[in-house]
Amino acid sequence: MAKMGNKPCWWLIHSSRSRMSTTILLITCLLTWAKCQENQSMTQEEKLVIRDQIIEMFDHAYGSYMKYAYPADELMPLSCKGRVRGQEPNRGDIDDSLGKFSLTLIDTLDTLVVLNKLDDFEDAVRKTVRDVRLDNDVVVSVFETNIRVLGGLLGAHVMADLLRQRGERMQWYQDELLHMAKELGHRLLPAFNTTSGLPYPKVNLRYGVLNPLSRTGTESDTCTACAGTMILEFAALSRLSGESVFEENARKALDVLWDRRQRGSDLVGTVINIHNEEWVRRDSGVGAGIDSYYEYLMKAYILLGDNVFLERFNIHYSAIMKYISQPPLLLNVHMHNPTVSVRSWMDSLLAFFPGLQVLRGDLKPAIETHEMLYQVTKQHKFLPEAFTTEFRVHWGQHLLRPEFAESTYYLYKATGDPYYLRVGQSIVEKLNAYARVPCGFAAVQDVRTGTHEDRMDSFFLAEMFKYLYLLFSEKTELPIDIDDYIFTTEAHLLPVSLSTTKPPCPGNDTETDPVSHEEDLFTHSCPSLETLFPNNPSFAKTIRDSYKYLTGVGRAFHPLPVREIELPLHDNGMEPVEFLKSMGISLTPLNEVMAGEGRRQKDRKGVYRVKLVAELSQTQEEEEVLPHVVQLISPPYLGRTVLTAGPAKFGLDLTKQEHGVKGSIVKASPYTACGPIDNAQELEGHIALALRGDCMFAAKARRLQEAGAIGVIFIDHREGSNSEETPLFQMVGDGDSTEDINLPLVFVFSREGAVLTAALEEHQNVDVLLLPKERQLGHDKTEKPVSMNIKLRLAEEGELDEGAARGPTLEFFLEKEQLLLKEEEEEELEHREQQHKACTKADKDGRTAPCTAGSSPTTKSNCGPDTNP
Ligand code: DMJ
Repeated sequence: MAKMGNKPCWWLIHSSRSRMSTTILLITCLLTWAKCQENQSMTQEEKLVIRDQIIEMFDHAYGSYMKYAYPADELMPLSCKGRVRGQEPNRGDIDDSLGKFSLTLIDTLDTLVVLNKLDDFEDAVRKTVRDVRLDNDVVVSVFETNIRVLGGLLGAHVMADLLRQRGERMQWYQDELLHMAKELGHRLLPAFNTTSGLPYPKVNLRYGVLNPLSRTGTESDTCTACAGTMILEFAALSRLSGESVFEENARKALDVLWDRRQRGSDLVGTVINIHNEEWVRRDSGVGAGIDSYYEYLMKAYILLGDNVFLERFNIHYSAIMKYISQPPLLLNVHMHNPTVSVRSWMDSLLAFFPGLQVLRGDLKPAIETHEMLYQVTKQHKFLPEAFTTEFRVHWGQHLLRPEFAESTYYLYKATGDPYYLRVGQSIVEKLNAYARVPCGFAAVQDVRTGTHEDRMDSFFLAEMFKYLYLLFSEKTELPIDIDDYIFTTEAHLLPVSLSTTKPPCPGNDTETDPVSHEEDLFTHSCPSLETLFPNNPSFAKTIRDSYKYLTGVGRAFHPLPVREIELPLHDNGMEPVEFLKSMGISLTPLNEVMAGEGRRQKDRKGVYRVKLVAELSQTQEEEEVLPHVVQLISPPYLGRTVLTAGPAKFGLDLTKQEHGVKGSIVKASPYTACGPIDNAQELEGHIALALRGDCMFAAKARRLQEAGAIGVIFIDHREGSNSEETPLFQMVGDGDSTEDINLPLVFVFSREGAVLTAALEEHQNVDVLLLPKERQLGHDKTEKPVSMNIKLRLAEEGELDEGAARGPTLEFFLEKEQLLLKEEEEEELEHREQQHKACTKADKDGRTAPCTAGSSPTTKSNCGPDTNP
């Protein structure tokens, strides 16, 4: 039995008098028990059990990859097979990590050593040397190939070398992995062949960039992190191989980014033009697009001991703490106008930042932000790819990203607070409960529905298992001294001795550019061991405590004193109760409240005394998205095929167009609309179909608008996605002003998109109408005016349980007139039956069915889109 102080929980239950207080205390007690658990230290045995669990999970994930997928790049854990590029439907830029080089194997190599699986490591190294080719005719992302493959080869080489030197194993090893790393480095180098020195985002492993056979080199932009996350791997490669060219190129790219920082704010943007060095996206944060640029400045200093990196980092860090960090939040601001935040959501990649702050020795904000992230995981099980500043889901996907585990590990190292072990334990449990599938672990398509996606990215094995295993291991239990290494952004291990044992190659020092600067706390400081590892568990707790109910989850129910709530006085002077009554709502205040104090209130207009019964919301409402549709109106569809679509937060507002926007559809070329549009003539005056991915919605829209399109339908690139299973979302701009975009824009999932592309293939002309769903043609079942007879009464004391608490709010009970409810249900049932008959018939006849493909995000459509033409 868990204890509260010295007293067990049951003591509280038995000493309470009324039923209500018993309930409240029980809930409080349970929550406190959970809290006690969170703060309780963890015994060695318990840690060992969790560590074994992590090993078992790793075996399941890695074993599945080796069994079902190897030598493919990635495992498809739902199909139990490998993902081979070109053999699976193209997912856009995500696929640029796949170079037909057994990505997951290479990314996992040094994890095998950390987890003390030395036989498996030796075997995996043999396989890598024997099977992996790095000269495939494939266009890959320079950034991803660097951090996953080059980093993976270098980390594994360092480990292999160490084991060989110990003389116990790997005696056959002759630096093969280092030779492979060097080969790969040379294959990436053509990307740096730009006048600026900023690398191209993609390279063809066999043909480079500007070669006519390379199929790449037309890109003009790259992300800041993409250009600024090379130095660790490239410097390590230079120092291990003696070839300075790699480190020189990585330094040059960093110099450009530094030089192009906004001098007023000391911030950088998210996307930069690699030819003219102009910023393409000026929003600035610490998450997607920028994250590891900052990480690499700090870590380059630690690895290479070169002050220039620390100075740059410190100046950026001051700016981040001034404008971006609003503990516990990390916001995105405009780099030129940093007091203005540019969006109301955060992305999950920023979860690495508390870990970096630990390295920086700035524990307080690290603890605050980490606690905020933990609260979000409690509410949504995992960190959604993006969540609002009110902690609602903005983009519900979860790719098994490791950043939260990474920060948890760093915070545990820094504080020694067992709370972080409990956080780690919750990560382990959630992965097993919600992501584990028979052939591995599957990404979550949407944390709200828990549906899975057929992908297990290689970083899950490279990073997640390392950080989790290290969290639960004693230093002495590890096969290497972990403090001798620095983790790359992909958690590959590079020895910190590199700068002393392998000095910089000649000409490799970046000149310290004399920056005259307002000095502050961070300008000249080094990470300090004292602040870094205070090893005082209660230090973190006092900081955390103010954030523990941030999202409302886990708060105990405390009845609150009577409060006054202002209800609006209507223009027509009606009393609030009458005003509500005119809407069919009758309000009955608690008798006791009225009896005791009602008389005093009589003369006070506009103030109605009621009891506020709960304060905090248990589950946040999702952001409301107004469903739109794409309605096919030309023959043979004649309005009968209606595809559910999501709107955009920018472009023409379709809710303001009485009749929607009509036009015939034409596929954009290139289909992603990320390069120059080469079928402008065909598109002129038509609605473009464009595939999601590779670049921002706003960039695509701009190009298509310039090409003369009158609207755009974006089609999801994720295979099989559909509006029945995935909640709709609103497309957002690119952080900069999107006022120049005046086209109507809608988004359809891939199954609905397939209906459009199939229609286009079959018929020369397909006219569609874009409009809000409620205005679709022939939709005569106009929303019934609300004719429910709602009775409201206020909750009795103790009637609400803790789980129902929401707030700040009034809690009413709705009592719907039974008769009306029944009528509605019957009508719905009849409607479904009719649709079902029509669909079944259409299936048999193979004819067009008068059905709606995914017509509602919540109700299942009666016919899938594949039955439509
Ligand atoms: C990893 O590949 C790296 O950590 C990268 O820097 C960004 N995040 C992914 C995993 O989420």
